[in-house]
Amino acid sequence: MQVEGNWCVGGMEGECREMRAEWVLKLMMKSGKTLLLLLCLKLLCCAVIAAPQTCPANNVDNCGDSDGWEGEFFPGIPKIKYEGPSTKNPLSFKWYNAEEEILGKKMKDWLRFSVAFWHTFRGTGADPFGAPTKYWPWEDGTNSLNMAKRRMRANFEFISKLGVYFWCFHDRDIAPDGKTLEESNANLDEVVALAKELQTQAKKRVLWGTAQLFVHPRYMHGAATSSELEVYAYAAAQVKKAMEVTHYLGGENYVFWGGREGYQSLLNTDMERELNHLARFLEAAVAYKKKIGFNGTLLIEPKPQEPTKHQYDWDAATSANFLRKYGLTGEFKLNIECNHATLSGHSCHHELETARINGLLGNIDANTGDPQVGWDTDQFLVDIQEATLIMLSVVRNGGLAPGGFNFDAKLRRESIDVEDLFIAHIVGMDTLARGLRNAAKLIENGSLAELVRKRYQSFDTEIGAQIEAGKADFEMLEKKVKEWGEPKVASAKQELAEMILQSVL
Ligand SMILES: *[C@@H]1O[C@H](CO)[C@@H](O)[C@H](O)[C@H]1NC(C)=O
Ligand SMILES: *[C@@H]1O[C@H](CO)[C@@H](O)[C@H](O)[C@H]1NC(C)=O
Ligand SMILES: [Mn+2]
Repeated sequence: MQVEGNWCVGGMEGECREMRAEWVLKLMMKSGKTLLLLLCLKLLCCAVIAAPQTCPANNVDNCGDSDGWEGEFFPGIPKIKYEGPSTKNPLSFKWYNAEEEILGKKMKDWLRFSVAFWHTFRGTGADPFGAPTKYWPWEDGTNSLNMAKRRMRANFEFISKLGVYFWCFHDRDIAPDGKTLEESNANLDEVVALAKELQTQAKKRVLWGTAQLFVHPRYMHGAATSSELEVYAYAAAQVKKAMEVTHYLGGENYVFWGGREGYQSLLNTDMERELNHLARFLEAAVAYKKKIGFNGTLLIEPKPQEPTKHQYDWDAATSANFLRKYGLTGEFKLNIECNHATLSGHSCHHELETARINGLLGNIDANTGDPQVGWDTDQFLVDIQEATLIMLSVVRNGGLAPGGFNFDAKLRRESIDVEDLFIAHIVGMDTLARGLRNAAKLIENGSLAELVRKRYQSFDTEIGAQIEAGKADFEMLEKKVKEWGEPKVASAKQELAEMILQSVL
C-alpha cells in the first residue's frame, strides 16, 4: 500500500476537485463576465451533448447523478484465457493456467491473486509534480456515492474478465468520506451492500480489507500513534467499522499498514509511549475480531518509511520483534510487500524468508520497485528470477492461504489505455506463474537443496547434534579443538548455486 504522491488522493479526491473548481471560478471572476459567459455556454453545450455513458472524468458538470451504466465497462475485452508461451495475443496468459497442477496443487490455489481496488480503480496517474493522466470512461470526475457504485460494478467486471478470485480495498477507496463518522459509515454501508450482491453473483471473495488511516489531515501525526487522544479514538472507530464490513464481505484477512505510524523527528516524539499505544490499539483490534466472530488473519504490513521519515513497522524482523515484545505473535502475521522490502534495504526473498522462519508469512503484496529509483514505485513485478525466489519461499511455506498475492501495483503515469489495466495484471500474473513453474523445477531437480545440505553436513554429527541441542559447553568445545587442530573449511559454492538457479529460468 502507499499514498499516491499528490494532494488529490483516495478519499480526498472529491474535496480536491471542489478546490480546483473553486479556483477556476475565482479565475473566471477575475477575467470578467465575457469569459464567464463563454465558459457557461461551453458547459451547457457539453451537458447537452455528452451522453452519460461517456461522461468524461475531466468534466465538472453533473453527470454523476446515477450509478447506471449500460453495457460493458470493458467492451471488446474478452475473458482472459491461457494460451501458452507461444501465443502472440497480449490479452491471454502465457504461463498462468489456473487449473493446472504444480507440486500437487492447482496454480490458482498457490497464487490466490487479488486486484487492489485503490490502484486499479482509484489510481489517477497524478504524482507530486503533475495532474491526473487517466480518465477512465466510467469516471465522471466526482467522488459521489453513485460514482462509487458504478466503479464497484466496473471492479467486478474487471476481476471476472481477468479470472481472479479476490479483491482488496481500503474503506475510503470504495466509498466517499462523509462530514461525520456516521455519514462515512452510512456511505460505506451503501457501497458494501452493492459489493456483497455483486461478489455473490460473480462468485468472488475479499482477500483483505483495511482502513485508510493516512489521507485525512486528522491523521497527520499518525492514527494509533497520534499524539492526540481524539485521533486515536477516531482511528479505533474507523478500524472497528472496516473490520465489520470486511467480515460482512467474507474477507479472509484484515491488514494494518501504518503509513503514518512513525515519526518525522525524535526530538518531539515519545517513541516508547507511541509504540505502547500501537500495541494497545492492536490488542483492542484482536478483542473486537473475537467479539464479532471474524476468523480472518490480522496482518501487519512492514514498510521502513514514506510517508513518515521512520515507520515503526520497519521490516519483517522489526515487526516480529514488536509482536513478541507485546505478546501478539499468535494473533498476527505479516503482509510482505516486495517494494517495501527493497526500501528497507532487503530483497523480497529475504523478507519472505524472515517472515516464514518466524511463522509469520501471511500474505504478499506482489509488486516491485525500480532498481534506479529510491521510492515506492509500486510497479507490477516482471522479473522472472525474483518471482522464482518468491515462489520458492511460498512453496516452502506450504502456500499462503488464507493469504494470497495482492497486486499492490499501479500503471505507470504514462500508461493511459483501459487495456493497459488488463495487460499489467496479465504480465504480473504470468511472472509469478512462471516463478512457480521454475521453483517447482528447482525443487524437483534437488541439486540446490543438496548443495545447501552438504554445506552444513559437519553439523550432522554427534557433536553437531550436541551443539544444536544446546548441550555443548565451551570447555568441551575447547577440548575438541585441541584434538582436531586447524579446521578444514569447504567452498561455499555460490556461483554453482547461481548456475543451478539459472538452469531453471
Ligand atoms: C470461525 O471459526 C469458528 C471456530 O473454528 C467457527 O465455529 C465459526 O463458524 C467460524 N466463523 C465464521 C464466520 O467462519
Ligand atoms: C539438476 O540440474 C542440473 C543443472 O541443470 C543438472 O546438471 C542435473 O542433472 C539436474 N539433476 C536432476 C536430478 O535433474
Ligand atoms: Mn508500496
